[in-house]
Parts: sequence; structure tokens; C-alpha cells
Amino acid sequence: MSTDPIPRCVELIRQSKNIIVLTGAGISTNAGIPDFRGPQGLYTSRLYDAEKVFDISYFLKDPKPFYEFAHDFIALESTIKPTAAHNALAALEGAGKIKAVITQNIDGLHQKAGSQKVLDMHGSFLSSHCLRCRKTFNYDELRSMVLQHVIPHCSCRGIIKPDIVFFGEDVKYYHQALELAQSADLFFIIGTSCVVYPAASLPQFVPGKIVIVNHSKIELNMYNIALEVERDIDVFFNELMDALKGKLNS
Ligand code: CNA
Repeated sequence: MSTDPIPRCVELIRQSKNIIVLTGAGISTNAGIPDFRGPQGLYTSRLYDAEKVFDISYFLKDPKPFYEFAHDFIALESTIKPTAAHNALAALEGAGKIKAVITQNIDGLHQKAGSQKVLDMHGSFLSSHCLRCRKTFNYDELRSMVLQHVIPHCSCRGIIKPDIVFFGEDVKYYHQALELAQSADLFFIIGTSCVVYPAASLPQFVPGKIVIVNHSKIELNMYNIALEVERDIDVFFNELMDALKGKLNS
């Protein structure tokens, strides 16, 4: 049997009618956004202390570490472009193969690439709200405050928090994500170490086959893993999309 994962993946995609995708920070590293646990990750480099930055109880005591991270993230935002893999997933949705992307990412790159059905389980910077009076703010309002290096405050003096999910808060869209996982005949796990719950629990509900694309091994003991690709995500998706040309409707 061939050990080349590309023909096997082409075959799996051709046989499947309801493909669901779960992505994590690894799909965006080639866009220039560090992940958490990869070799250049935030936990590894300690450029930001991820445990302080994304912890809700820490944020309520001192929002400064989060807003230092947010400043750098928002300053980069307009220059960040979707990767080959984000574009490939949008193209496969356009071709009627992928039904939804469930993402743990907060960078909005799936939407920028043109994916239509995206569930951002960990929220995004697109909206924010005042923790005291609940007034909402759009991205441009938050952006201008953050880029001035001020901790954003509402006119009522409450702290403004972007609607991204911190450690210690409930994720968004869990029930929809669960239903999607339960409906998948093929489920891709891309660029996630699968250790942050509840997103990490989704693969166990998949009745169909599972494909993992991640350059370090993920500890998932599932009988239905059909393919595990330990390669760079963009290298893999570039080759895959070349191999799929002319084959999607046959
Ligand atoms: P993680 O734990 O950092 O795992 C990422 C995985 O991707 C690691 O196993 C890496 O080895 C792998 N990886 C990284 N780059 C590549 C690549 N180019 N090719 C192949 N594999 C690669 O991140 P998770 O997503 O599992 O953790 C969930 C956290 C990360 C969520 O709360 C996110 O909000 C959070 N996060 C998001 C972003 C973003 O929005 N881009 C960035 C950093 C962290």
C-alpha cells in the first residue's frame, strides 16, 4: 500500500459528503501568528505569559498583560493574510465538500479566506463589551483605543473586554459544534494539539473517519483515525489541492 498521504486523502475526500474541520493555532503560524505549544509558541517563547494573558480571573485583577498582547495582535491584523490551508478549506467549502469549519482561533483568517460557515468557539476581537454596563463596541472602536496603548474603558468607567473566550469562561457554539462533529463522515483535525477542552473532545463524537494534519504527534486514541500527516500544513494542502484538481465532481 502507498505511504503517500495525498492519494489517500484525495480518496477520502471524494468518498465523503459531509466533511467537518476543526482547526487550531497551527493553521495560522505560517501567516505569522505564533501558536501556543509549537516550537515558536507563546508557551515556549514566553514572549507573552499565556497563563496571565488569557486567564479571566487574572484579567479582572489586571488587564494590562492581555492588552499588551492585544496591542501587538491588532497592530499585526491588517497585514496578516490567510494561508494556503485557509484558502484550500474555503475552496473545498465552495466545491460543496466541506460543510463547516470549527475553529479555536481568534484571528478571523477563515472568514478572510472566504469560508462561509465558521464557528469560532473561542470568539474573536470583532465585538467587545463593557464588563460593568454591558455596552457593546465594534472592532474599530476597540482598535483605536488599543493602538493608543490605553486600557479600553467605557464612559461608565467599566473595563472593556473583547468577546474572545478566556480560560475560565464558557466557549461559544459548543452544541452546534457537537452536532456538526456527530454528523461528519470525514473530520479533519488541523494544527491543534487537542488539549484545550471542550474543543478537544469533539473528535470522540465523530462517527466517520478522521484525518489529522499536524507536524507534531497528537495523543488521540481513536479507532477511526484514517490518516495522520505529520507535515507542515501549507505544504500538505498545496499538494492536496493540486492532486484534487479535476477530481472533485467525479
Ligand atoms: P497549540 O496547542 O499551540 O497547538 C498548535 C499545534 O499546531 C501544535 O501541535 C503545533 O505543533 C502545530 N503546528 C503549528 N504550526 C504548524 C504548521 N505550520 N504545520 C503543522 N503543524 C503546525 O494550539 P491549539 O489551537 O491546539 O490551542 C488552542 C488555543 C490556542 C485556543 O484557545 C486558541 O484561541 C489559541 N491561539 C489562537 C491563535 C490564533 O487565533 N491564531 C494563536 C495562538 C493561540
